[in-house]
Amino acid sequence: NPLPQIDVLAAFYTHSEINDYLDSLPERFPKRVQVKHFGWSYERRPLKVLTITNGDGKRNKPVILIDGTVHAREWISPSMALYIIQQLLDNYAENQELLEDYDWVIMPVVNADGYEYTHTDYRYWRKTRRPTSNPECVGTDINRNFDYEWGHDEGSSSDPCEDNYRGERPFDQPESQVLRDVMLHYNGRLNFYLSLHSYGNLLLLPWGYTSDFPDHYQDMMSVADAGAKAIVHSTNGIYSYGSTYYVLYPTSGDSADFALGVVNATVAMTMEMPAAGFLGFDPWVSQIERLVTESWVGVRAMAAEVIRR
Ligand code: ING
Ligand code: ZN
Repeated sequence: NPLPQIDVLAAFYTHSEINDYLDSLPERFPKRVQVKHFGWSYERRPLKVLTITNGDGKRNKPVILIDGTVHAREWISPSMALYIIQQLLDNYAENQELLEDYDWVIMPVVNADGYEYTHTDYRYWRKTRRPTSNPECVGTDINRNFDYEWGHDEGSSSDPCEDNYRGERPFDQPESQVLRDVMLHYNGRLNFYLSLHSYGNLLLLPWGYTSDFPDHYQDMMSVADAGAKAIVHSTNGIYSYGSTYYVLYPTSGDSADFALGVVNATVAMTMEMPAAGFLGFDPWVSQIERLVTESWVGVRAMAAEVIRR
C-alpha cells in the first residue's frame, strides 16, 4: 500500500487539512471509499463523511458509524478518527474481517467552526460558534442539542453562557442537524454508533437523561465489556463503563441517546478517551501514538463483538 498522506502520529491537523486528506482517499482507494458531503457548519465549512467498504459491491450492509470532534477542544478525537480510517485502509490486511459484513462510516470533525477556533483563538473552546440570544455569549453544546428528551430536567443548561448550553430549540445548530442526517441516512442498519470524546477513560451508554435503563442495556454492556477487557489486557489501561446517567452525570439531548432512542441503533456509545496534556484535552504530539493505539484495541474489540452477534 502507498504510505498514508498525513502522519496522524506526528501532528494535529486543521479541519481543512483533514478535509483535503479525506478528499484524497478515493483516488488511492477507488473501490473502497466515498467522501460524502452532508452539509455546512454555521461558518460555511463543508462537513464531510467518509464511507469505507471492502469493495465487494454489496449494498446496504449494516453500518458502524463513528464521529469525532463534537466538542472542539477534544483534539485526540479527530486524530483517533483518522487513525481508524488508516487502520481500515492502509492496514487492511490485518482488519479485513471488520469489513466483511459491515460498512464503516466515519465523520472526523462534526464541530468544524469550534475546532478551527481552538487552533486560532482559544484552545479550550467546546461549543459551536453560532451567536446566541445573549450578545455576550457564543455557541451551543452539540451534545445537548439533539431532539430526544431535549432539555429534560438538569441534563443541560438553558443559559447561553454555559458550556452545556442546549440551544433555543433542538437541532437549531447546523452541525447537529448534519450529524442527525448522517444517522438517519443509515436508519435501520445502524448497528454501532460510537462518538469519540475526551477525556475520562469511560465507555458511556444510554441513557443520559434518566436513571432508567434502556432495553438491551445488557447487550450494550457486553460490547463495552469486550472493549474495556481488550484494553486492560494490552496496556493495563482502565476504563469504567455503564450508563451515562450513573457513571458520569445526567445529560439530555446527547447524540448517543438520540442514536438509540430515535434511530434505533443496536449499540450506541460515547467513548471518553484518556486525559493527556495540561488540562486533559490537549495531549502533546508525543502522546498521540499511545492514545490512539490503545484506543484502537478497544474500538476494534467492540466492533468485533458487535459483528460477532
Ligand atoms: N463529556 C461529555 C459531555 O458532553 C457525555 C459526557 C457523554 C455526555 C455521553 C453525554 C453523553 O459532557 C465530554 N468530555 O464531552
Ligand atoms: Zn466531549
